Amino acid sequence: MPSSIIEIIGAPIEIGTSEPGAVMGPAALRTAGLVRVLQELGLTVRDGGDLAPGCAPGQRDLPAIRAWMTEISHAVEKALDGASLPVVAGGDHSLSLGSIDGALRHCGRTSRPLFVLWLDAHADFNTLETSPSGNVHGMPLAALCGEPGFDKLFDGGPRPRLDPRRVHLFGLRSIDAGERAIVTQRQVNVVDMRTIDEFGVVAPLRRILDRVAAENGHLHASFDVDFLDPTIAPGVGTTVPGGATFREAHLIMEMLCDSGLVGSLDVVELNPFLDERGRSARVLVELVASLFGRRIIDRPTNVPPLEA
Ligand code: HAR
Ligand code: MN
Ligand code: MN
Ligand code: MN
Repeated sequence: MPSSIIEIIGAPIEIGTSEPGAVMGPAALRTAGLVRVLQELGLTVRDGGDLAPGCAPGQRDLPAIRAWMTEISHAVEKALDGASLPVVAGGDHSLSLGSIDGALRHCGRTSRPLFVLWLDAHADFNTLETSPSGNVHGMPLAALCGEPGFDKLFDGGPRPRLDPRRVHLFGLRSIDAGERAIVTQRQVNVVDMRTIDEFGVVAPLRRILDRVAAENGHLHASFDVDFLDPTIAPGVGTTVPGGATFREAHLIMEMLCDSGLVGSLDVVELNPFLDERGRSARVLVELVASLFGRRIIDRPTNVPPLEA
């Protein structure tokens, strides 16, 4: 990992979704042991608690979104500038507007390209025009990549733009017609579930990691709970059948860990109100542990050819 100091940033928001409950996500992740498992791995963890930009709870208008995104962006940028690795605990996926904005600002100053690994059933590439629901959690990538119509989501002033060709969607299995056209046109990289069915997760992920390493990039991983199959993680408002298995998800985390490339992380869309006795929160914490170095035994994972 680029940093052994992990900074937990709680972002209890549900501004971007029509399903209430994600506001409880950061608390459930802490209850499931987010801080403890990282400490057990020997990492230094700073939990500064939840951000609170001073809008009323449940406030869901444009000024509230702006206030949250500004606050999240600053917190992530500050953590990265201080050589920590920020873990933003959500909260719905609109929070990535803030976290990736912060990572972009940091990367701009350190002259490193930012790559995004978007582990999600959805593309989250809708614009205000193409969105069937109007929910902002289906739009963050479009806004970050500079699609038109999003100026009011941010405070004035120039904003860094995310290069859509450095975005890697992974696990995609639900996409709306309008965002599909944008994803194709902007040359966003896609590893959909069809690809995973055919090749597994290893080969496609290795290609992405090789690319990031070759360009000395900063990798921001954004983990949406609905990337996982709903049978292992039911605690999310927008379940889509046919998601990643427990083993696939763990392997991805272990490969990300081995790569040492992840510089910032979002854990989003956990909805404890819809969860079953904390199951999804616990799975997420296990996955985060694997990402930060928990392994079954200390040895290289590439086994030599088995003897006859
Ligand atoms: N594509 C749909 C929309 O834009 C659903 C988006 C759901 N998004 C999330 N995050 N849950 O991935 O309304
Ligand atoms: Mn850095
Ligand atoms: Mn999402
Ligand atoms: Mn999703």
